[in-house]
Amino acid sequence: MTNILPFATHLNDVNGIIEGAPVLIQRTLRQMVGMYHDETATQQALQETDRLVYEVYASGLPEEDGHILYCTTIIHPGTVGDEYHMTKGHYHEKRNEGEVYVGLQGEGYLLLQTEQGAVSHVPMHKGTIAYVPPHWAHRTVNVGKTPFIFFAVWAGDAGHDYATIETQGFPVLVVERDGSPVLVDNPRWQASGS
Ligand code: S6P
Ligand code: ZN
Repeated sequence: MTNILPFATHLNDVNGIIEGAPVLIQRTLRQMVGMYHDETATQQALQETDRLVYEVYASGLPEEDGHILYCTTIIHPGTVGDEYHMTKGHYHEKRNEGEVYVGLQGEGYLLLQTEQGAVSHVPMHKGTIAYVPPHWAHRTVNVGKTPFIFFAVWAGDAGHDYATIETQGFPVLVVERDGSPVLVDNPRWQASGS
């Protein structure tokens, strides 16, 4: 295991950025083509310009057993068609690794599913401590008008399996109806093996 000396970083509680965090992931709509259910709306939005959907300020710690990883995620407000901005979502490669999310700002939903077909969602706002149990895929969604920001902590060797979600999606979508978030069945969703 890589030897790391004790250190501290600082969370900027205005913008959610971990100052001094060496890793920044920025995901734009172009990088998420095919993940929003309304392909026409996705292509129309991209014809005008690409947009930043979310960014991650990660610890940069080694992805190894024994280390604890952490980051903040900032999902910018907006919709693609009627579907709210969201993360790609993933299972942990090591399915038996869970995670903890702490809401810092804004309004969000945490969507979860298992490979056995269970589905769940947790509304999140400042102060929410949400638990992602082992074996549950997780995606976060900004259902508000301001950035939705949360802090996450998980095991260094958990790994990320994005491919399963890219292929299957989630069984439910979070869409805007009369200005409010509503969960609807995903018409394109198929459970693995079906
Ligand atoms: C990592 C944790 C989060 C997400 C981040 C972006 O296990 O769940 O830090 O990585 O919210 O989401 P995604 O699905 O693009 O990794
Ligand atoms: Zn995760």
